[in-house]
Amino acid sequence: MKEKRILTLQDYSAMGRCSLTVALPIISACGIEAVGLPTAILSNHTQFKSWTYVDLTQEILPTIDKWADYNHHFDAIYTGYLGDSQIEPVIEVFKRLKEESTFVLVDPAFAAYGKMYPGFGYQHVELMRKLIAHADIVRPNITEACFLTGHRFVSNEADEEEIRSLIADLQKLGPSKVVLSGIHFPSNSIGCAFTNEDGSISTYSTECLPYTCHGTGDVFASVLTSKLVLGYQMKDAVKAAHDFVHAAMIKTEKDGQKDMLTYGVDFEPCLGLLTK
Ligand code: PXL
Repeated sequence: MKEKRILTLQDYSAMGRCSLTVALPIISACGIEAVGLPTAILSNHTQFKSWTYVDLTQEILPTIDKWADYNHHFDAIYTGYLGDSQIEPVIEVFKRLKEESTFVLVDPAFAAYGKMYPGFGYQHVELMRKLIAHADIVRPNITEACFLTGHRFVSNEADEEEIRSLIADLQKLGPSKVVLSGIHFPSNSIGCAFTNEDGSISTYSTECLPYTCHGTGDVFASVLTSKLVLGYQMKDAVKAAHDFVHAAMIKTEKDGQKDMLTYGVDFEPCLGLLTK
């Protein structure tokens, strides 16, 4: 089978595993060509005390212009953390590079635990809604889903009715498929709710570990996109993504890494799980 190719647009944060430093190795480990277009370069992500930021908005369209003569095919275009100014050019990238057999997956990546990340405001939510209108699949956590749909965020716990209503309201924004992650289910389990190919909704969860790590959403979205490109059904891609994050979190704890909220998950020793 011809090797698949994913274009991913998100920032490059040198320190603190997230965005491109997570997406590129995961996509590669899945045996897929990873084309990473950095939208900004940071010294580290924004959960550190401070950071440097070089905005690369002006480079996005000239970069893809350089590819115009080559007819590159992308099996998926996958976006993560983006600044306000980057949304319009990224929509233009979708318009120019999305083909019939390309799917667009948008990970909103702007909020968690009821709060937006530093530097984001309601303008970002509006812009993110515009981006999502072009997506086939959207993968928010509960906080992002609430901001995007105008639902009130109470906690990461959501009952069946709220999950159905969030998914329906996200679909009204454009994408036919939704993967809502980071849901706390009763009896101490954590997982996701997602739409299957036939439009039905399923859930997948495992025991909730007693700690959280930064960047797990980026790890999840990278595995999910890769497995979907490899032809997995949604339920199998969701299970692979969730189980990989779970394994990496267990490894992080075993390694004795204390500052998981800053340095993210030790996913590298687990990459072998994806190569099979
Ligand atoms: O993991 C999401 C993320 C990605 N990129 C940057 C971030 C964050 C979350 O804080 O700051 C720069």
